[in-house]
Amino acid sequence: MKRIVTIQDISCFGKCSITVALPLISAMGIECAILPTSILSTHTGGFTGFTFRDLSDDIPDISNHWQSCKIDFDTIYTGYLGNEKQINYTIDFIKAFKKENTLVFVDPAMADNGKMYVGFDKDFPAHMARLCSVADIIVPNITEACFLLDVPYTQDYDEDYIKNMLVDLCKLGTKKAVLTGVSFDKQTQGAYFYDSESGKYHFYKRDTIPASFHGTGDTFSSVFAGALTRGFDIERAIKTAVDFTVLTIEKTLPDKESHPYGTKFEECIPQLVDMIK
Ligand code: PXL
Repeated sequence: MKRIVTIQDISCFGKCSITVALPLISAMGIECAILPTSILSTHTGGFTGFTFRDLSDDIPDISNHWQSCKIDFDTIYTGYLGNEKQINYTIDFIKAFKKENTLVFVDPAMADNGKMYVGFDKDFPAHMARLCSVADIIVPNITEACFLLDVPYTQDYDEDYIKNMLVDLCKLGTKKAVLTGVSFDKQTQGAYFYDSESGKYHFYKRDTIPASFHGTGDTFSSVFAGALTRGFDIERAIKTAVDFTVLTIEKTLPDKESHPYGTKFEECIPQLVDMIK
């Protein structure tokens, strides 16, 4: 059985990070270990007054114990990290656990729609960029890519702009990059992939659904990391992750008002099990 460790926060209510990764990766038939970096009462989007318990100092202790038990992982999948310290410890963790065939998958979850998430300062993207430098693959949305590259956010771009952005992201040190939420027309959007070693690009898109839900980036990343860990080729892994994410949005759309804090991804788990057969 393959094994992923995911390093990100627990948002106790609201659907994102570990509460999305754990059920989806498990449903894909992959063992999912967790390294919670902080505990929040809710995610930081759409709620005010949330609590934040910083678990940074547990990261090296957990890492040391796991090393003494000779525990290893096929994939290290990182998501939302709350501060510079968590990023530094996560980089140490990767250095300690990365072996020849380990996949280091970094979702630089920190921003969307042109803005950083609440709680991050202007120095944070540079720290996230250091984490990207030790990744095999990163999966920023366009806002995150702009912050990582320190370029102004724009929604007005063409295919050359996206291709150059992917090349620049790989210059941070990662081998591969996927930009999510790429849209060249009003009707469609998708994920654009680049492999700096082969020079290969791949774009997979679907019809745009005019709604946005919290945690869909984590759904995409969890399924994409799971699909790669199962050994799917890049085309199939991207298609599986995009198609499943679209499915969760379609499922939730009729209940948008009562479900603003995440998607009803749970009801789509049977389809995920079918998609990976
Ligand atoms: O979905 C990314 C995410 C993860 N964790 C926390 C968040 C967010 C996005 O806002 O606030 C705590």
